[in-house]
Amino acid sequence: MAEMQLATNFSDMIWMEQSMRWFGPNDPVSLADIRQAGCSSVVTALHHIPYGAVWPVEEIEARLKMIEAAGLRWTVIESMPVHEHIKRQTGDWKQLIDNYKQSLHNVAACGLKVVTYNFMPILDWLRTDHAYTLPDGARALRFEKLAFIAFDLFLLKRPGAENDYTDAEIRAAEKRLAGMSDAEKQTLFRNILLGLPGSDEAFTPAQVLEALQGYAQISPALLKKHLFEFLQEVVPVAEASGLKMAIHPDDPPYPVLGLPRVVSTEEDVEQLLAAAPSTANGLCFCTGSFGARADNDIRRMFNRFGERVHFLHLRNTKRDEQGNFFEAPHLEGDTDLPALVADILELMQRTGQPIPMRPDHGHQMLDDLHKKTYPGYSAIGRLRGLAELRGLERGLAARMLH
Ligand code: CS2
Ligand code: MN
Repeated sequence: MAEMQLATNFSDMIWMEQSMRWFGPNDPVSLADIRQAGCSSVVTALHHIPYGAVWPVEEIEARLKMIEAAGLRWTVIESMPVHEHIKRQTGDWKQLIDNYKQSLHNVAACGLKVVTYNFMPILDWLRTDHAYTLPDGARALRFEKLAFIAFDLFLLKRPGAENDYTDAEIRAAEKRLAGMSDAEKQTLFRNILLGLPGSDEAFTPAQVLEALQGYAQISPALLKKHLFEFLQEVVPVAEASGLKMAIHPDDPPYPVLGLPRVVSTEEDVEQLLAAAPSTANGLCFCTGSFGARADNDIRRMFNRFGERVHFLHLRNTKRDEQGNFFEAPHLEGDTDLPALVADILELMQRTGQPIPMRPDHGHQMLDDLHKKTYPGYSAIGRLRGLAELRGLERGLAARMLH
């Protein structure tokens, strides 16, 4: 704590580095918009490079130039995707790991610092509702358990799905389905299978069933083993080139569609950090993902693993008894973000290291209600979240200083 007393005014404080995600030149939210939101940097990726291919230096440099020309910096990659073959250890997975290492070399050579990735099989985040209307008229992302079960059993018709639910759940899901119009069924289908943030492509049912089949023999323990082997390969490369790896947790943080999950709990994190014990092996601490589970104590997790947190996704969720959750305003919901930001601020004063942060998703609100943007990534709702978090951090710092 001695170092903490060194800061006697705002300019000596170490702050979270404020950032927003940018999906590249096709993103309806521009670099100028992000700068006006008060960000000093963007978080982005080369979304046009196919999964598994090496990220060429020229492409990274061109993207860097574009960002710097807008007065912003780029140090955090989100995401450098891990190919399904690596997760399953099938096909040319060894070559794909070599490609990943080459991409790490290349991004490090261009001066990038943090690489976000995830180890979720097939789908990235998953919600049933992309336009859940809040009492104030803004729209949020939501996961509704019964709608999800109805999708799994009766729309996707996943073989064996009935074994994952209780009789009461199955009956309730039948009722839920009976109350849906055809249009609602279609929307539900599209929402769940959207697949990847920043992409407009959804999977077809046949593709999904086939992809799920690829995980039929992969238990959570085996997927963990594959993750740890991947880490043991790439972390030394990251470490040698001055990069930090930041794994994003599972979202939602429990099994879905019978798929194995490996980064959902405190215990998962403990094991994964121990599997490659280097600071280069760290976390993208997503409070919205971890926070969707009532048994995750977010502050405890941060206070335990904080020195391995290389990137922060700050957002909130509100759960209910039925297993549903929606994305609440950033400072409301089940996670005590004010208390967590105080912990973050303290840790940063202690280590002297700013941690990059982004507000993760935001509500669709105001003018954005009439625009088409990536679900969760409209500008104004994220600006609201960011501004609240920034004010919170400043207010907490003032309390620390005086
Ligand atoms: C993001 C994730 O939109 C989101 O919810 O937090 O998609 C995240 O970018 C990836 O899982 C990281 O690989
Ligand atoms: Mn996140």
